[in-house]
Amino acid sequence: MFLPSNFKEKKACVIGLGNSGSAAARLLQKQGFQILMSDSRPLKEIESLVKEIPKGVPWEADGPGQEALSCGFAVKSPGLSWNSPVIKKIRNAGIPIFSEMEVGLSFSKTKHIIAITGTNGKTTTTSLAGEIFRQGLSFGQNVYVCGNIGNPVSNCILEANPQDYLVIESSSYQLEDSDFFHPQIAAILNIQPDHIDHHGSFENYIRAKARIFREQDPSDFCVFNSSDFETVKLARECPAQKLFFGGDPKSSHAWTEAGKIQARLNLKDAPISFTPPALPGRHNQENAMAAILIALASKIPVSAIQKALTQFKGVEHRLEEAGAYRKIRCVNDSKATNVDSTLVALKAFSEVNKKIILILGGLDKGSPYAPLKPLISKSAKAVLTIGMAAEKIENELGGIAPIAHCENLDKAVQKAFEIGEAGDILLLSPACASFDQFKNFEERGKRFKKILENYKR
Ligand code: UMA
Repeated sequence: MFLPSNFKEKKACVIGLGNSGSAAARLLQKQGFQILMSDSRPLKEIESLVKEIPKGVPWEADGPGQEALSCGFAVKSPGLSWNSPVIKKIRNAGIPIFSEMEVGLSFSKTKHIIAITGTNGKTTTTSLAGEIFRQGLSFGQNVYVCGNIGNPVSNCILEANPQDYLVIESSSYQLEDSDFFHPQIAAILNIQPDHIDHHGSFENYIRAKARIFREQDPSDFCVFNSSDFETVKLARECPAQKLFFGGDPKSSHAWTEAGKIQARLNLKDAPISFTPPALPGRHNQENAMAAILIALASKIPVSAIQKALTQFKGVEHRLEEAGAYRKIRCVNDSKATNVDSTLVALKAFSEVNKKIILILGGLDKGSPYAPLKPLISKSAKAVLTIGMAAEKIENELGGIAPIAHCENLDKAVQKAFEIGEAGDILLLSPACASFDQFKNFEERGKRFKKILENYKR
């Protein structure tokens, strides 16, 4: 466990100059630690990150060098896998390694920690839970929405007071590094194969997810999806009070009925009826059920929960409506960086027959694309491939729908408007990471919207 007092006299090596690294360095600097930031990439590749380095903190490219290897402890950015050469070098030097999230939480004044994980829906559920807490907390209480959502825990930890809440989107990368993470309320939304390249196997990925409840006790709550096989299997190991959503009303704490969500904290209680947010797809109802159970377990008033559900408009890059061009509806789902996430998007439009023009591709993450076949053959008019994964996708999906090799987003959008007709849906839901052509999925989604703007002009 990272106990600040045990490490105060030791120099910190913060590995990774990205979002997490800069936030951890800023936090440790404020606490009076000596720091060196180290990135293994060459200078020309990390120039854009240098401006985020806190003033006065020394740093190195092409790391780790001798100075880094003589530090007293290291703070790891989540994107680095335990098998990466950098981490192996640091471990071989006998340097203890802590995650950014755990280092951040070791300075936390609040114990009100909510953590949400899952292969898909994390960001939407975390944002919605954040909105519900914002509506429902008492005067003088604040909620900080952080973690994988793009705001490292270390960024807000010093501001959060004992009465405040942290709602943390927790990725498998952050969880695999966290030995003592103890949320009062946790949620696992679903588990499908993802990030096999990082974790080495599906089993390792599942074990990382299980860390969200490993330190919980019977005074805590953990929310599970009853319709997700791996999630239900994991629930058997969970020491906290278990809340299930999405199953049979008799054994569920939340379920859908005639367009409403029914929810209760105790199976013996009469359910409370909520109107879900106006967002497409079954998966959004599941996200809402999870957020409602988290809120009920935190004793947020029912009226505040309903108000936030009604006002919630979804998150950017997740099935985001991006306008229309020549009556072709455009949807930005750039956040779909895995096959399961793209399946969720296709299911959200499952009533549509052969009208989806689907942009797939980017950086392959090691999972097969075959699970997409049934929905593509039912709903897609064409598949347009981009990026490094294009050939693999074309080989695996060949024959189920017309496929056009487009290389990049500009060409894919151009092709879509050549073949599209009024009533079609142009869906960017790539099933791949973005790093082959973009900084991240946000940049990919913004680029998509920018290209569309040029057509609409
Ligand atoms: N680096 C090295 N050596 C390596 C690999 C990387 O030095 O071998 C350096 C890079 O040069 C770069 C830094 O490490 O400077 C990047 O670190 P990082 O990949 O951890 O990225 P951050 O900017 O710190 O962003 C991370 C999360 N990224 C990942 O987990 C890959 C962000 O999630 C998160 O928002 C942010 O912390 C704040 O908590 C993004 C993500 O893609 C959205 N997450 C995955 C997902 O959602 O599927 C898990």
